[in-house]
Amino acid sequence: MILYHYPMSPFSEKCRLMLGFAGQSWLSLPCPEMPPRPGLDALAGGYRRIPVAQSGADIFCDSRLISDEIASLTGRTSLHATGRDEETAAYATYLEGEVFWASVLSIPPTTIIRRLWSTIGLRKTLRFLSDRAGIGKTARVDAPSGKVAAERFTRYLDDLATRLQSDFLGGNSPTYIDFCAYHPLWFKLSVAQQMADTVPPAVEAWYQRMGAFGHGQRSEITIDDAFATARECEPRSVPEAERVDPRIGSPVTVAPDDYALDAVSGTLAGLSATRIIVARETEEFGRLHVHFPRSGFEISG
Ligand SMILES: N[C@@H](CCC(=O)N[C@@H](CS)C(=O)NCC(=O)O)C(=O)O
Repeated sequence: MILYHYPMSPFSEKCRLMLGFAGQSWLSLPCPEMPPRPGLDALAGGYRRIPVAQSGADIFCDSRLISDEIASLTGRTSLHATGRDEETAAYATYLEGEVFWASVLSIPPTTIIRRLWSTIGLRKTLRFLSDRAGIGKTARVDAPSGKVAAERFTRYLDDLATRLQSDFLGGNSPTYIDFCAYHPLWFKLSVAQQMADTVPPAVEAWYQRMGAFGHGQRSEITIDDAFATARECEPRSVPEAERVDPRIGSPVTVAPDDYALDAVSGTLAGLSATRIIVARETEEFGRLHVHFPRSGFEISG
């Protein structure tokens, strides 16, 4: 598996840590913190969020589908994002929506700017801020004030402490939901570069246990090699059960329904309760299949 990611990305950290926990070796393709990302665009067709994973001519958008890939690759079924019971799915949505934004927006802007500046330099920091302001303009998310975000973040920590009755949320071994709960705190603490005193001891101990999984066996790959893999492979065959929708074979565009709304165009190659597959015919690579989760994405066309 090739992971397109960048160090500061919380949803990438979710995947990197999962790969570490699963003991899966992986190929790393670092991306810039903001577009242009011409290599990735050529494969994913304009999906602009990070992380993305590639396996041959199949491209997986969104950390939920990447988690499913890791679960299937490693046989660690507890890492599957899709097919969860309603309560767990709702908790995951809360963690990766409300809590993710509470993490980002509760950090004082000056702290974020200082951290960015020291990591990517002034010029890129200015471009980054303008890029994210652009995302903000079209976003359809509830963006609380810093004060409300901080209150929400404290509620998440306190709730997490009560949920942690064992080493991990589901018992003695981590499951998908631990990784969803981890990355908003990871982002907050990596930007602040210290353990906040508001983190309850049970959460701090769990956070240390999670972080100890590390990132597994990672090696770097160049975009040329990633392109070669895409060229040499055919997309995986789509199960028959996912080829029954009357729109199969029709032109469609697929886009996130919350923020960073850039759409991907192609023909609908597969549709299930949890997944959308768009086929893209490209001169450079032949046919590619771009996979999206069903939830949180809109199909039009
Ligand atoms: N639901 C998506 C969310 C991904 C997301 O929001 N990623 C952030 C970075 S962590 C992003 O793409 N920001 C804009 C960018 O990097 O261009 C997922 O699970 O992958």
